[in-house]
Amino acid sequence: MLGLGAVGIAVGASAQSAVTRVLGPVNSQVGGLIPAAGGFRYYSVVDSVKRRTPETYKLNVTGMVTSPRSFTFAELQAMPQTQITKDFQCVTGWRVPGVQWSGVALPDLLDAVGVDPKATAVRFHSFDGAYTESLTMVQARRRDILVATTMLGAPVTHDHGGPVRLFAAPMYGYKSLKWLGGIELVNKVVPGFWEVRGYDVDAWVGRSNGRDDAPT
Ligand SMILES: Nc1nc2c(c(=O)[nH]1)N[C@H]1C(S)=C(S)[C@@H](COP(=O)(O)O)O[C@H]1N2
Ligand SMILES: [Mo]
Repeated sequence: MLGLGAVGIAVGASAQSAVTRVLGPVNSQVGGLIPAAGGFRYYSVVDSVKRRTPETYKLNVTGMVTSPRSFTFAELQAMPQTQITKDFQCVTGWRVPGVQWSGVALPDLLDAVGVDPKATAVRFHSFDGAYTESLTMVQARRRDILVATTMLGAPVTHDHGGPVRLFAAPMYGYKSLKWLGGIELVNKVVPGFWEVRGYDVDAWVGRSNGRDDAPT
């Protein structure tokens, strides 16, 4: 239970009970506290997530855009691909060095739909039905935020949030939403699943939460 203790230190006692309640049953089912191959833990806030394959997958881009549309997996793969290798850091303390990722840089996707100049934030929806995250438009315009189709040098597995997940390279792992199903352009940052439960909306590694070096 060391992991939950670390969360308690990071976000305070009141959030710890929420973390314990939400993660408790999941940990026993998917091994949330047990290091998987390569040092990752598999995290989910729901008991199970219905599988989507590259064939059935759709990414819906909606809200304050010129042309709302959905992207198939093949359409994402046909767009220019960006590769990033970076340490992956969970705010609870575990860190996986030098993880390889690839996919569509978020600004390329935003350009493909045309963003309403009044949109100031981007909200991400997981097809797990529970998890959401947000970035400011300035953050979403960074080229190190990926709509990722590969992770660890291979297609993103179901347990790691495939076929498509977010990878927010300069931020703690909780920004890297798994099972990405929707991107919504909005006019304010909506705190995400863990953020309404005590995590910092500002997730920069090394700048928020008062600890950790920036990832290399
Ligand atoms: N949909 C969804 N995305 C999520 C989470 C989650 O529980 N559900 N956990 C987050 C947290 S806290 C971390 S550290 C990473 C963990 O990624 P992994 O499960 O692939 O190791 O996913 C993030 N994205
Ligand atoms: Mo995390």
